Amino acid sequence: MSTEFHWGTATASYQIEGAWLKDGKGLSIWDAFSHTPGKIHKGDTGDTACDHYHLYEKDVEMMAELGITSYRFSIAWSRIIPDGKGEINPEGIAFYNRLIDCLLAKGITPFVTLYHWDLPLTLQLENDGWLSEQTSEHFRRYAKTCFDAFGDRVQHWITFNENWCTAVLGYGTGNFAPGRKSNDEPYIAAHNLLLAHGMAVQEFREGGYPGQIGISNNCDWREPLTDSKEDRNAAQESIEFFFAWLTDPVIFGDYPAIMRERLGDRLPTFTQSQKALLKGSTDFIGLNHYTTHYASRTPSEESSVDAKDGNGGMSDDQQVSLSSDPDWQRTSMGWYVVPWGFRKMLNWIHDRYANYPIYVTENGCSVEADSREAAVDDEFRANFLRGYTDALKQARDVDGVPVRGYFCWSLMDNFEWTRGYDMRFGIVYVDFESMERTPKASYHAYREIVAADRAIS
Ligand code: PNW
Repeated sequence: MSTEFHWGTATASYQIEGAWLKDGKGLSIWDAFSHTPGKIHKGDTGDTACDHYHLYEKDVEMMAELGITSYRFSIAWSRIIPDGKGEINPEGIAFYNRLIDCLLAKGITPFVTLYHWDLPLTLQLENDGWLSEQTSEHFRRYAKTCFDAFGDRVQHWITFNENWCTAVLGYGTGNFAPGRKSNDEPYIAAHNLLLAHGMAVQEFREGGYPGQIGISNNCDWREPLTDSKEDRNAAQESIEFFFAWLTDPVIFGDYPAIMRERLGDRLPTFTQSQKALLKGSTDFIGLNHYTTHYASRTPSEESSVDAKDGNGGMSDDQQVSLSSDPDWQRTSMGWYVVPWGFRKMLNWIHDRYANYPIYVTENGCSVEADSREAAVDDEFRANFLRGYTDALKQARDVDGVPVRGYFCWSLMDNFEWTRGYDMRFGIVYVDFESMERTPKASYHAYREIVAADRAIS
């Protein structure tokens, strides 16, 4: 079994590529958002980011030296189709061809995400982005364009990264692009994102492309604060609002019953043919996992603070209060380090969606550092990775959960969305002036983790 295990690192186009106006690329909503005053810490943008667009060969070399088998990256839709719907840009295709060929030459398997939040700006301006099913239709064509261009070499596809973030942070709290604030729009956006997923998978399967296609959703673990029935229900429902909201439809063909019950008409409805399109429309479950909270029915003081981070705008709908244990360590994002929550999360997924292969498509942490010397000495992150990969191995080898891969977020420090460049998630340090890369202690620790597991497989 372990022979098939994928050990990798993950990144996303807007966070690392830079070259925002290069070679015919169109603008995306993150270009517009990051250039809007007040949206990003210190006014940082992804204009240059890690300049991976030009330095990709060096980055692939670092991955080869790390000994990983696989690399997850995303394609910028607006490089492939600059306005999202019209002409195809051959220079955009050429860039990803260079990257994919470079990976394959080093024996690294590409896992390609089609959408990691950088929607072509034209589709936002003309269609209100994911509030319109038109955008889903445009995504179908974009996906097919990618399958045609890269499908001879790419056999692991992820349609969407973290639709929860797009819907809740993009359309609920307004913290992320496109910056809309609403109680109802997150449900509409998520609906159209799910339909777009279904359409892309239909193209993939009917087109007879080789390989697997799936979706990556994020979810934190929710541990009942007490053993009371109320708290156990609160924890369960909270995970359904977080993860099952966006995963049940692609497996069972509809939203969780608790969401329909709680939200009524605020939750859009799938037609019979849409249900048929979505049901079974994933070959695997992608999980991005970062942290754990206690969940309770009874509001607590702390919950109001945590709910902002952990529950986004949907906390009122969930009727769940979140809290933490004072003994838990926190990353510089303020996220709690709780490896046992990861093991429980993997088991929860396995229990609900029996026997679907699971890829952990992101897990990692940010560590504060004010110099390169301090940053590369990241024993905190090395321990984080040891703890979380141990929890994964317990789930895989002891509990029998079919986990097939683990991708550390992230290969290198990069543009951490609204937090700009101050939040460093990389196992490689990036000097954003010189663009020099320096492996951190965690890079070496991760190499050992990967080598040890590959040796016993
Ligand atoms: C994920 N939250 O984002 C993304 O997929 C990455 O692009 C990102 O860099 C990484 O995790 C670290 O943040 C998230 O508020 C952003 O719960 C916000 C949340 C979760 C994940």
